[in-house]
Amino acid sequence: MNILRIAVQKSGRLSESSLSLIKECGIDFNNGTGKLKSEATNFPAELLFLRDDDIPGYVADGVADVGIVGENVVVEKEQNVELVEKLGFSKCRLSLAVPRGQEYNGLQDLQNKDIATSYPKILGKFLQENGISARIHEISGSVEIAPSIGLAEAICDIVSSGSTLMSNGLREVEVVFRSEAVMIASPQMSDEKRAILQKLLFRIHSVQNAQKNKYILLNTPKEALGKIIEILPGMKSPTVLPLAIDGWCSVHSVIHEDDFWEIIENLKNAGAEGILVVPIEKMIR
Ligand code: PRT
Ligand code: ZN
Repeated sequence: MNILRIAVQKSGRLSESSLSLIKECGIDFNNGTGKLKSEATNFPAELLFLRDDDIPGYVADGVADVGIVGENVVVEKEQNVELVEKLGFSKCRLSLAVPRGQEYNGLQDLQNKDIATSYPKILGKFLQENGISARIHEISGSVEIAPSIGLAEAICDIVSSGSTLMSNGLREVEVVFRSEAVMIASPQMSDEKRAILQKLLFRIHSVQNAQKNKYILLNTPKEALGKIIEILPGMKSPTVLPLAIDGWCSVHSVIHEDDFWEIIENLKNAGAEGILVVPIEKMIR
């Protein structure tokens, strides 16, 4: 059947962003709560709602064609899947942490120690690469309490703001792996399904480009125009329109979020007035 089966997390930290990305791609679903499957009304796709840990396996087996899941889970599960695209949300890191009062001068301090984690494979590889042998204790949740109950001298867990470590009296000492949500695909997908995936990726890129860029409009005296155009990169070159007042014009362009504040400051210094910055919904390159 020529329909792309997309596995997303049923409920958790990835769910909302995964669904809103798909929605921003213009794909609509009949959202029944508690459903396991949902077919798109305007695109050849179907959503499967799963636990994140199961997504790499289902994609490897071809039960789902693609999936949206944390890269940490993909690497840990060691399933045969293709990494198609980094999606830029749910960023976090897998880090080693020790009790705040415990001395730590480097990885060698973990030699022959006990470390608790839900990521034994990623951690095992990291320790091996760094010549450390330690006893890894695999636990599935509440890893951060392991040192206080005497199970381990260190932990290796997902960190985002760091407040969970802090409130458990732990200190982050090494970053083992950096992660974000990714799209994975089944190696056994048919050409027809790959073509649907390409359409989906085209839309995802348009959404991502739009999110990274802003549309900018400003007014400038004509004599400052040359300087203003130099500051504004634009997709090709900025659009310049005459204003009703003599000697003034309006300039429209697109700027990247990374250089946003610097550009605004330079524009103001060059004489720009009435600067408007508006979000872009889709951006096709
Ligand atoms: O039920 P299901 O199995 O589907 O979900 P889950 O409970 O296993 O996963 P979930 O929803 O917690 O996380 C899904 C994915 O989100 C993870 O695999 C990561 O890729 C990503 N992610 C991003 C995070 C975090 N940030 C995060 N902060 N996953 C977990 N955490 C936890 C972490 O384990 C720790 O307990 O949050 C705590 C630390 O957060 P801070 O902000 O206090 O540092
Ligand atoms: Zn999980």
